[in-house]
Amino acid sequence: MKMTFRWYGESDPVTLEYIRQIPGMDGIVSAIYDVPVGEVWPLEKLQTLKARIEGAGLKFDVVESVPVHEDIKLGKPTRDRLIANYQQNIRNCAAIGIKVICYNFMPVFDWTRTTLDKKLPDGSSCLAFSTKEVEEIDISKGISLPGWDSSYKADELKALLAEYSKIDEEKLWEHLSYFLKAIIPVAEEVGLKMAIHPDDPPRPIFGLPRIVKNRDDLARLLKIVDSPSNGLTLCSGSLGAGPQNNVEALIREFGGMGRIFFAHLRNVKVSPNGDFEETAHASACGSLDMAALVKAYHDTGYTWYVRPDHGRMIWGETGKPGYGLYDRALGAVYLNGLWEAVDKFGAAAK
Ligand code: DNO
Repeated sequence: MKMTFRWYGESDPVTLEYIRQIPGMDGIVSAIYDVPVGEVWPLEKLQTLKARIEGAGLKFDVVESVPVHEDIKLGKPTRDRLIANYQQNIRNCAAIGIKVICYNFMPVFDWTRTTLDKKLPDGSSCLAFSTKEVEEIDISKGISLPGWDSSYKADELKALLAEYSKIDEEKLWEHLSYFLKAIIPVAEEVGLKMAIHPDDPPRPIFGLPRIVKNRDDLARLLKIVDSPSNGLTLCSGSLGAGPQNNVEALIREFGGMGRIFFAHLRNVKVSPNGDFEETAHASACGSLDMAALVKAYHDTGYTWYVRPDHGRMIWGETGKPGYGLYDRALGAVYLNGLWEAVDKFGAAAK
């Protein structure tokens, strides 16, 4: 397992120099943020980013994300040009040595939360999701959350939602298949892994279809193009927010097949009504047994990338919700500690 940390580029209040000081930190996960979704990322921009990251003593092997344009998800005639651009992005990433590209196929919204600073009893704050609050949101008035790769104005959102009203889950699967059949052969050719991120939360939201939310969806997706380049970002917090999902079993099944290339490891405290909050990484803080998850990765011989995921805001830090330095750094150190313990003593305990 290789430990990485997400960095949003020069505008990120968390600097590369600080990230470098986290014990056991190996690499950076980042993206090009100033090219519109659907366009080609110029090679020079990627080269500059790589040089900056390597100059700080870190590796740049994973891109999160190359966003998928809505026209591709909607299956519009413009998709062929956009897919050709996506193929070029895969080639450009491979040209600078990127090994894994993380992406998602969630219509309109990426991860969705109702609160970005829920106060916890210890004085820290975290991201949280309330089913009731989501039901009460009138999205025709517009909604935007920091952290997404894209956000929309009210009228754009209205138009998009109208288009999606004609798309059910099976249609969305058709569009995902079309996309995968076009991009996976390119990834294979350049020796790069595509790793889809599951839907977060793993259920339909605002009436929009969501198709990457459980074991059967993941299995179906991998079969569409049965290639070693068609893989998963296994996000414990996203999948773990769904009571239908046994995250450890998912790691064992899909990791065992060698199809997980990126692990997002974070804990989540889930309530029976579907509400959840993003706790500190440690098992004691949430609903997931993080030691069991790390052991599952270890047992499957996992050699790919991992990152701590959203952290709380602690010690007075302000910044991008979910993406501060301190709590994610604690998460990374904790995960490395679990890995070391399993690595040294895990086999005897089997
Ligand atoms: C949340 C992230 C997601 C992820 C995308 C991948 O913080 O894990 O936003 O980057 O879904 O495309």
